[in-house]
Amino acid sequence: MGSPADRKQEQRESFHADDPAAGPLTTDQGVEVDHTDDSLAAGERGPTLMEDFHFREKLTHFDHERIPERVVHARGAGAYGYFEPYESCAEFTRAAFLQDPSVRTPVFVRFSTVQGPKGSADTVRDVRGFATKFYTSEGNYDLVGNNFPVFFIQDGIKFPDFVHAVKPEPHNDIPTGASAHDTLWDFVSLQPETLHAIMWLMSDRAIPRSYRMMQGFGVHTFRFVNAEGRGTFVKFHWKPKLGVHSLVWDEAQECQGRNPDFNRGDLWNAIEAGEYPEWELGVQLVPEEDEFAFDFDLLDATKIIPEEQVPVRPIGRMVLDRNPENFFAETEQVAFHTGNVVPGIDFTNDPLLQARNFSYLDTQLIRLGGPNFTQIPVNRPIAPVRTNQRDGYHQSAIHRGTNYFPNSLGGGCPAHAGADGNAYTHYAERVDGAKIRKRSESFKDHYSQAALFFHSMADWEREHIVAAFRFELGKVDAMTVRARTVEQLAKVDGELAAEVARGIGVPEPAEQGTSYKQESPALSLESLRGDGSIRTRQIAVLVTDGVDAEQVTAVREALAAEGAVVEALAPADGTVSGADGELYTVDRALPTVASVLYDAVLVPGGPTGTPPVAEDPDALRFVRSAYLHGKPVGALGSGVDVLAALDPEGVTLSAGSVVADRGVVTDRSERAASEFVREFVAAIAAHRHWDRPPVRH
Ligand code: HDD
Repeated sequence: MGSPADRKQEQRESFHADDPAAGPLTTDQGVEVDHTDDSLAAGERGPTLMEDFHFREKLTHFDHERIPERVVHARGAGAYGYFEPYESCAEFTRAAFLQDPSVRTPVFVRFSTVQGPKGSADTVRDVRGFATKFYTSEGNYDLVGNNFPVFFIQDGIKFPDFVHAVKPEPHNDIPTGASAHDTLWDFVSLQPETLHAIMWLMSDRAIPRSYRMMQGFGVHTFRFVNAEGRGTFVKFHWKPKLGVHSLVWDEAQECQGRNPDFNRGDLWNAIEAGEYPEWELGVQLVPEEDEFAFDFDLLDATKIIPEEQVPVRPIGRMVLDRNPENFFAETEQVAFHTGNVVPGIDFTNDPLLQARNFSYLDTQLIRLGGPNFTQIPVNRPIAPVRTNQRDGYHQSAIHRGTNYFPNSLGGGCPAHAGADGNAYTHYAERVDGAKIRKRSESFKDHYSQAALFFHSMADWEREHIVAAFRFELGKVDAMTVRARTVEQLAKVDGELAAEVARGIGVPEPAEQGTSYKQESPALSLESLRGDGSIRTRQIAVLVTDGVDAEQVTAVREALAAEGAVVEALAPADGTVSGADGELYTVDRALPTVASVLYDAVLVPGGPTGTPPVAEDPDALRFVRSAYLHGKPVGALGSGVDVLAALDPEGVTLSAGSVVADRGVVTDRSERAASEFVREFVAAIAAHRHWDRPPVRH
């Protein structure tokens, strides 16, 4: 038996279906089949016969191939990997997987969008799910989080209302994968507890560049419990090593058509290429005695603990290094549940969390067709399972012996866990109160942290938020809903409300916003740039006949050495002939791609006065679009003329040696110098250049 991380893999392998290459086609019963192209019929042109068991079995199975998609988070992509702690967390929790840095715990992570169905596009404006199943030695622990640290509602009893409002409208099932419609904003305008999460939804966090480049949050305040039984409040944070990066809204929309699988493919390709995504797990710890030390309630899932107040302490890292082998078997059938906890991790009385602890198990029963879904390979713990649960649909185990407790006939087995202290013990929190249906007074401030978020943004982030509100509310037909939402925004920030109002044809409200003026710089994407590397960034190099291939090769190699993925795009696939007459291989034909699928573009030159790509409309559109989306644009030699033709208002272009101005890096000198590469790499590492005129949101 290998390490725990291998153990999950060994377990998966034991479930592999027989190798199809090992023998001929058979029926489900193992009977060999020599002909699967024609059904059994009475005569050459006659009717199909009932007797054709192979036909019936094949069709019947096909007719039953689908299961209900998830009511939310239907669209997702997943991967396996491992988690390892940096050091023992024994001071705060007895959870076994957080004790020993030499022990890797296998994980399965599923990322998702929330609103759209299983077949919707990836780059919609939405929350992203970030659910992690840790297959620990003490049983499965699920951290079912999102890429926002706050949720839209405070009590799970509102979840059906919120989801009904955000989902496609009931009469026409529109819109798909979008929140820009009347029912969501009607709900938002009437339910101000949504406002903080709505600020996140209108920010660039809602259009991540990649699942590999987004944060994850456990959202709720959970509880760590150590071996002495001492509890500590804890909030979980996942921080991506590559930094947090987002798309531009205009780009995200185009991407939905150009490549609806943009995020899913990105995750898959990175893992296949051995570029394993990595996150650091951090915790914010609050001693129990400080429960009331904040100006919000720790049990309120619409609030963050600002990192400046309680720093995030890194405790471990997670690496995803293996793609699933079968999407349905693994990514579709994985069943997360907030109630899956291990000793040392416990709940709080957060009413959203309490509701979730009911809902997830309930939903798996319908979605996966009965109580035995824990036997599905992706859901199986690596810890031993000994229960008295029996029978039910899809039971695949042959249980032996007794199935009740206490028993004597089965030797009393399985016995209660005992003195060795590995059993889960619920934290002995004292609870005392009358039965009431009432929101706690401490949950009543819905505006301060929405304002905190808005005020913590960089100028460009605020501009994007305003543009997003204008876009979303601009698609709402009911003017009363638009106006009521703006009135709510006015309680967050008067200027925000006024700017939104000016774009959507409703009166500017008189109210001037909350008096809460604090900021949390940690919330801005400016502070989340990551390690500054350009690893896995997709760089397009536009080539055509006459290109200076030697120059392209030199830059390409230099960028690849930094870990970037460089592709040569040309009007047609195949090869182009370089200026020196040599053939240069093309990676993709321009008509099959678009600038929204790349992080940066390079326009090389040719030896003559005319830049080679200047004649190609697809290439010009490519460069213009990259420029307008604030992406790094590089040009060499006569390629600089292509940029000049774009008329980049106020941006300085090279007249000789290298010039780098707001992400536009140009060099008219004959050879690609290392200085050009250095500047271009720095421009790519900065991701986007918002100070460039004009950037389209
Ligand atoms: Fe949920 C799925 C995250 C509140 C009920 N939720 C689901 C998934 C994620 C989250 C990531 C997809 C898991 C997967 O990939 O299979 N949900 C959250 C977060 C919440 C949250 C971070 C707030 C902090 N959810 C929430 C509430 C309820 C639910 C309040 C109900 C009371 N969520 C569900 C569900 C889903 C689900 C209906 C749909 C499919 C599933 O569970 O397996 O039970």
